[in-house]
Amino acid sequence: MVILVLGAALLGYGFQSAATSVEVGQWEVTWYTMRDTYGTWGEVIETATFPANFNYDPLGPATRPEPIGFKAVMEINVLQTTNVGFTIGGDDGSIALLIDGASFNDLYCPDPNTSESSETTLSAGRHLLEIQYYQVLVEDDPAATFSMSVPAQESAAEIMTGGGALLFIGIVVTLLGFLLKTKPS
Ligand SMILES: [Ca+2]
Repeated sequence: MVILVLGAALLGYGFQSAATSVEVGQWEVTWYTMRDTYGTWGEVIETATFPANFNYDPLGPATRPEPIGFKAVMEINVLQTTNVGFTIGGDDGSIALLIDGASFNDLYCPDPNTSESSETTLSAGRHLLEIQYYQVLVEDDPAATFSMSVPAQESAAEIMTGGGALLFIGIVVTLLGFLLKTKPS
């Protein structure tokens, strides 16, 4: 019975923690030609969308002779103030992440492909993420990656799994208890 209660309690805690999540949309992307390899923005090529987490190697319009770049924006909704981890990376380029208009992480990644992760606390409510990438080296493999994670959400999922297992053990033990009790002596 103790195991059953413990299992249920853990399961409940897991569900409660899962509310600490972040709603994401998709990136609204604008591709540019670059006037040079120092970040001077040129003409708009086209617009596109990226999924919330993306990893493109090589980048789509990389077959063009001139260097390319893109600017992307995505709004996220933080349901409850929480820590969020952001990873940016790339190759042949420079990639920057801005949060609510302020520079958060800036990675110069000429060669080889590299990435960098950092974590920050985001308050509940809507936040605007922006990514700017441009080529600093014109080779055949410009690449860009972005991913975000909510550590509290991940540990909640682990607790939920553990809670579920305990709940199952609790049910089995309780049933065994009932069976033994009703067994004629
Ligand atoms: Ca390269």
